[in-house]
Amino acid sequence: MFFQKDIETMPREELKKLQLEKLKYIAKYCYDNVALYKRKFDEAGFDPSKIKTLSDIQYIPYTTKADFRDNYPFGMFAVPVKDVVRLHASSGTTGKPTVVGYTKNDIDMWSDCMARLVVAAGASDEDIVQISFGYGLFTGALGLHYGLEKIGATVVPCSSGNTEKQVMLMKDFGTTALVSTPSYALRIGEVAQEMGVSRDELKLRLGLFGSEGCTAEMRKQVEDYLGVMATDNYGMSELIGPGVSGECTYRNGMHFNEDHFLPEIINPETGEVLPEGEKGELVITTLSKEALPVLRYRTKDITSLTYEKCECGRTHCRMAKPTGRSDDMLKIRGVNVFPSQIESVIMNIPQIAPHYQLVVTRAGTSDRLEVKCELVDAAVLESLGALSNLQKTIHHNLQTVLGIDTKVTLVEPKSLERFQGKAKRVIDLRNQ
Ligand code: DLL
Repeated sequence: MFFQKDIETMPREELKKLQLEKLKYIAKYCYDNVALYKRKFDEAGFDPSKIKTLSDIQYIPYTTKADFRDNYPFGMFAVPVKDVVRLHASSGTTGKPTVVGYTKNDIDMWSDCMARLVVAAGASDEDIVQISFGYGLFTGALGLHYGLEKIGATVVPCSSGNTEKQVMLMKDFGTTALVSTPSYALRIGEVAQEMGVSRDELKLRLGLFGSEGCTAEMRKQVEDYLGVMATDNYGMSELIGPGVSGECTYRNGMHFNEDHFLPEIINPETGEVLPEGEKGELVITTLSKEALPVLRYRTKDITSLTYEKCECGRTHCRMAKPTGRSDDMLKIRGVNVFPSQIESVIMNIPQIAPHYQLVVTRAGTSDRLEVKCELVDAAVLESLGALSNLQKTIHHNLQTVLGIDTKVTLVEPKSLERFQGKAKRVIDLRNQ
């Protein structure tokens, strides 16, 4: 049930001591080896040798995505490129990608982190695991791949796309676990149905999902389609990729690998560190990485942390599912709206399929949010009364939760775009 029991169940006092030692080391290591950190520390008047307690972390300046952009491609590395054995990159929406590098030790540490999380989620050497993240510069596929191989699972590196073949292999190989985004898992389930492959013909039992947000309601849909228990894991390229935190089988928050990643929650507007349990922006410091150590990285993900011991016995803190990224938040006529709130509302309506799109436009000075929902059954389209009632119900439920008026458009079954990686559900046309 554990991959590294001594560390995963370490008493918190001991864990904190370990974190403090590592924090002192990594802060000095960054100062000595990365010009950006030397400059930031000097400007802030921060001396890494003055760190005495874990809370002294608050004096370390934040690192942001802009720092990666400004130091493209290798300027954030703390080792010569010669010592880097792997590069990955995350595609930015604009301009150059964010480049990340790993030493041999980093890859080992990453594999351990991933192995811990997949074991916590219930995977074992008995599993045949299909990895349906895209292989390549994206960290997701190879991150999970190494962790799963480490625990002795049988890895099928399918990559994403060619969904019919994915279903065929899943059936023929008796795949027991699937690694993908929740939205691609849904697509695989849908294609299986279209191919006449029922979930009972598959041996799937476990979903190791991650890389994008997924509400409880959406997760239930994925589970029903595929007949799996869905677990969630979180990470980001700048910090390592997947392997930062993940759910155990109790699914009560995602356990951090806290000996390697030190989390804080801050007020995204003021930068103030918030007390335990409060919701805010997640900030993470890598405690062990060699090639690309990152201090106090502002993830922009909104979540909260709990430090209570989990029923599974793990002592490392857990993060709630992120409700969204601070930069995904839509401001509609002055009201803050997270796409996850909309997802929760529409997934509770049985006539609506788990596919939707949000289109934001501006008419004059007023913003308009259109929620396009896909029908499960085209028969509704034949009755104007049924269609109008359904639309009114969704409109009303959205108004109650969001407090704003929306335009609800019902569209034909299977007409909205499907995704092989992260779903892109928001189309914001306001600044065009
Ligand atoms: O998505 C790393 C990853 C791969 C995590 C596979 C888990 C599984 P990036 O492409 O850099 O890295 O995207 C990072 O994705 O800041 C979150 O906004 C979002 N994200 C990642 N995992 C989750 C999750 C990978 N479980 C960004 N729930 C992060 C919600 C997630 N959002």
